[in-house]
Amino acid sequence: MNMKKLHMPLYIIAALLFGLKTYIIYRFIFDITLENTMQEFILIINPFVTAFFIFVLSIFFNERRQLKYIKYAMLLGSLILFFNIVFFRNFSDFITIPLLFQGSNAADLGSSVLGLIEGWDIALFLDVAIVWILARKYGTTLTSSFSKRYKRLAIVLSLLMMAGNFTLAEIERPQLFQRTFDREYLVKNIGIFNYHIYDAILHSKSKAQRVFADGNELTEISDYMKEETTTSGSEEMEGIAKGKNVIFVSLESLQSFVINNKMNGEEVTPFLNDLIGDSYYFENFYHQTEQGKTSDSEFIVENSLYPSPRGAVYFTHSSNDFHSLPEIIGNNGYYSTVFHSNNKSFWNRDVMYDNLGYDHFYSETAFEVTEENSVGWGLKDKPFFKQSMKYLQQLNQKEQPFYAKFITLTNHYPFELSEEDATIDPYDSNSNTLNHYFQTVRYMDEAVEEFFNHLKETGVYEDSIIILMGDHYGISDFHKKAMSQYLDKEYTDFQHVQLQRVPFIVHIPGEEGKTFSKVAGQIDVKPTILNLLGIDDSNDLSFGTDLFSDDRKDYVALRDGSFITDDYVYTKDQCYNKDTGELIEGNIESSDDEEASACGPYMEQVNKELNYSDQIVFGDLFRFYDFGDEE
Ligand code: GP9
Ligand code: MN
Repeated sequence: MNMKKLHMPLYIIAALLFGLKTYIIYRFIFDITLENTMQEFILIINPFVTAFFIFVLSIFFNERRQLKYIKYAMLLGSLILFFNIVFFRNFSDFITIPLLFQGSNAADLGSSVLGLIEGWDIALFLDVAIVWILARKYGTTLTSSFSKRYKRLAIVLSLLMMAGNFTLAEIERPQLFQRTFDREYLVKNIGIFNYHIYDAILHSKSKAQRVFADGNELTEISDYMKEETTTSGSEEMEGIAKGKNVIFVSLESLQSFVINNKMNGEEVTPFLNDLIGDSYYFENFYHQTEQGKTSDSEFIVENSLYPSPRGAVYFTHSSNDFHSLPEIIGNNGYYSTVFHSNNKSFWNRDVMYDNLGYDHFYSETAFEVTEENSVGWGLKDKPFFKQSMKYLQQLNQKEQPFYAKFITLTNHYPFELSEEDATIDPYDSNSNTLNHYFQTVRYMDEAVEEFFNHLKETGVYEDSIIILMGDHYGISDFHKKAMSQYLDKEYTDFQHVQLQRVPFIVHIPGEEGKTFSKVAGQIDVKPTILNLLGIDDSNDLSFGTDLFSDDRKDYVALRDGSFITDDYVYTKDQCYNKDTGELIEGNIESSDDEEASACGPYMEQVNKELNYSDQIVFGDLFRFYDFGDEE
């Protein structure tokens, strides 16, 4: 019976054909962008590694079943690819499980699905046809009852190849899984099938936490929030920007240490320094982001909730009920938009923005992006602002009052800049990152200056308030040595916390400026904006307080549990004197030790607060709460 065995078993033929097809689809249909040879290499090996894994499983079945398994695995795999292609044609994005369950998206696709299928799509099933025909013609001569040793070797080989692929992916994109970057990155690095598995795991994890919540938790939490956060806000500032447009500029990786500071004897941010002179400036304002980086900073500002300790809320809980800033101001007549020249699915923004209630997102496709006007991550900040103006003017004519968030990009690691854009020399230290950081910061400073000029020329300026905020750190503690050289200070844990300060500037045309030293954080931005716009937020649930109010929380919690009060900095189980930076020796938790225990009570409160926030996000608790302003 086993006389005429073919040299190559069907599962290998299937794996080769399917791997090749997947590769062609990645390259030419998904048009995955490849930035370096490592990415190219990963993209070539991944389809074959995955296909081998899928089809090698067949050897565990008997000969007849092997044929069946291979045939149907081939068909199912091809259908998954095909559905993603159809989806991609409409949304230039990959299918996610929550998306499949999102009524509106599915309906959108449903109506146009026929229009998205092309005649030659049939070619996508060529390999399926070949395998089915071979199976029919040659039957079990293409299979074999493999020995135990063979099976063991084959599966170990397959797992090793998979591990190799994942290791390369992790090297290419550190923390790929924790940070749940862009879906394109995931597909690029681990392939579409592993991506779907990963997506399913994320999905079921967040579902489970949600399932166990029943809303009772919320009573205690909302009591806490109402008591701890001032709901009245500063009376002096209340409604000062009522009816005005709000232009919010998220400044990529901008830390406060460059503000009003020099490098090689030159001001790093001359424009921002001037601007601060006639703006409200918070010099002790901290970012509170974690792995979700920019998206975390957006999340905090929009919701006045803490980001997730792992991963990005923008990915993991993008279908939660929120009571977001765009939604609240939307109920008060504001039209809200985001301007950011990157792939719209980066950080899952397209999905999350929709859920948060933004009216429009001007993503990469709204801009003219060419090789000349791009660097590093994409469109340079200067052309970004310039090209945004036509849209902003349209908003100014048709949608007043509006809220427009601009997210800059050039000052992003690895801080690349074209030679002609560098107007200051690099710094000289052992860190190339820090050396170039100053140059891209200066470029961003100039871009913002140009933006202000555009705003003034077009008359948008007068009717608007402009808020600028650094999204998160740019220089990690990996560059300790260079940083301490620049700051001329020892880089301690205390310094590290102090370096988490980012600029926060509120510019109200016609108003004089003032610099505030009280501790503040991104969590406070939402109540601050609402108070400036004169929008009553007494029904809101937030962890922040209006920054202009005197009666406010006297500490800022960072996402890792560190915190800063007016007098102390707590981090890594140590309490420091904020003015001197000196470590306070003694037992923090013992009440006998007065000085040392200064951080103790805050420690408890910060943990409680972060924990409450996680309960809200993981349990999707706001779905049980009536904010009283639903439309
Ligand atoms: C990407 C940009 C940068 O769109 O917001 O993201 P980051 O790496 O800073 O989170
Ligand atoms: Mn960022």
